Amino acid sequence: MKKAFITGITGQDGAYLAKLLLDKGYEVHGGVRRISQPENTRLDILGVSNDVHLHEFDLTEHNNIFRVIRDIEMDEFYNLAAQSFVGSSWELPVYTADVDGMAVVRILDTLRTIRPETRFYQASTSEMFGLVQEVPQSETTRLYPRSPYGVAKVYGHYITMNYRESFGMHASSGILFNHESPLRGKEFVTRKITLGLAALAHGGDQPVELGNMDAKRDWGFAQDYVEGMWRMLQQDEADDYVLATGVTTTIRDFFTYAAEALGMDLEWSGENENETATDRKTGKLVMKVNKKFYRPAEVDLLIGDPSKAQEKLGWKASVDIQNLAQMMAKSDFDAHR
Ligand code: NAP
Ligand code: G4F
Repeated sequence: MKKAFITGITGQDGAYLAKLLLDKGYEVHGGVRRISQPENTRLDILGVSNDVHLHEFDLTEHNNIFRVIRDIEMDEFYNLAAQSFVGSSWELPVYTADVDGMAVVRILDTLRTIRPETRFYQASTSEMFGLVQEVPQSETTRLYPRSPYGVAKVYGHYITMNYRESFGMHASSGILFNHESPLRGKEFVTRKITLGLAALAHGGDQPVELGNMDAKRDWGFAQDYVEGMWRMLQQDEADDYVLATGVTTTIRDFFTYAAEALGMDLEWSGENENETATDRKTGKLVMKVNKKFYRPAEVDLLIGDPSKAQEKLGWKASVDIQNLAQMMAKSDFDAHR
């Protein structure tokens, strides 16, 4: 039986990956922060919280990382933990650099010292492309991060490549474009939209307040993406791969798809900070822009080229944006009930 360790097992991807690995017969271990996570909500929702082995873990503690690696003797190490909210990274730039950047070398250097045969996965991100230098973005596109989060992730990405090239470690980076699900954190725009619309559909009267409606993202379903992570670690050679759908959508269009899934018929009016959406059927205001949610620097267009992952890993996204919006909106509508 193979053993895997997942940092960030309580997060969206961590929970889906734990389920996938359990289904594949792995012994699954994961790191949890006692201070912030009294319950394992996502693991409970997926019905796996009793099947995983949880260990007190924080990416900022080098000796804690050392003991986990020494004691668990894992075959595969998935580093999914992060300060993952881009918006907060301007408020917490130093902390974000430590957790999303420096922690990666803490793990890699410990693995190199005591378990170099362990296969390592780093959660890199399309946010590293930032002010995009070509369209679509692939593994060879020049990086131009636009947030302290993106900058920290660039360090994690390059140090992973460097340990692979310097020490021959099986260390891979997945450059993942946005992936969402009913387990997505409530602060991210897709879930914020589907939670807000579900409350409105149940009779609520608070419009969803959003920032930049023109930003475009390449959104896929998280469950597909954790399968891609696992496939990367099953290759003979470690490498870097883009996982994406190849389709990009504005925040406005995602909002429209989610609203339609809940039976709304939107009328859009105004522009920029005066933009609003009203449901023609009820006359209710369902969206208004609030400048508070604008970012100091924006990533306007992300669209990934997943052809390498398709060719070498046999990986392909299986859920399109309309079905993703519908899945999330209906899940939040049912949960609200
Ligand atoms: P998420 O839901 O926000 O989960 C983040 C996880 O990291 C949580 O389990 C959190 O623990 C843990 N964590 C945060 N700080 C930590 C620390 N100091 N020590 C130990 N654990 C810590 O994120 P996600 O969406 O699953 O994303 C997984 C990874 O992929 C992240 O690295 C993210 O940056 C990256 N990524 C995500 C996407 C995406 O679209 N989802 C795209 C590209 C890359 P608590 O539960 O205690 O808070
Ligand atoms: O949902 P978001 O917060 O996701 P973002 O910034 O793309 O980051 C996510 O994807 C990255 C991969 O590219 C991951 F690395 C990262 O960990 C995270 O999972 O924002 C998406 C877009 C932005 O352009 C933002 O300005 O939505 C825009 N937006 C508009 N109004 C909003 C809002 N975002 C949020 N969170 N809240 C709003 O009210």
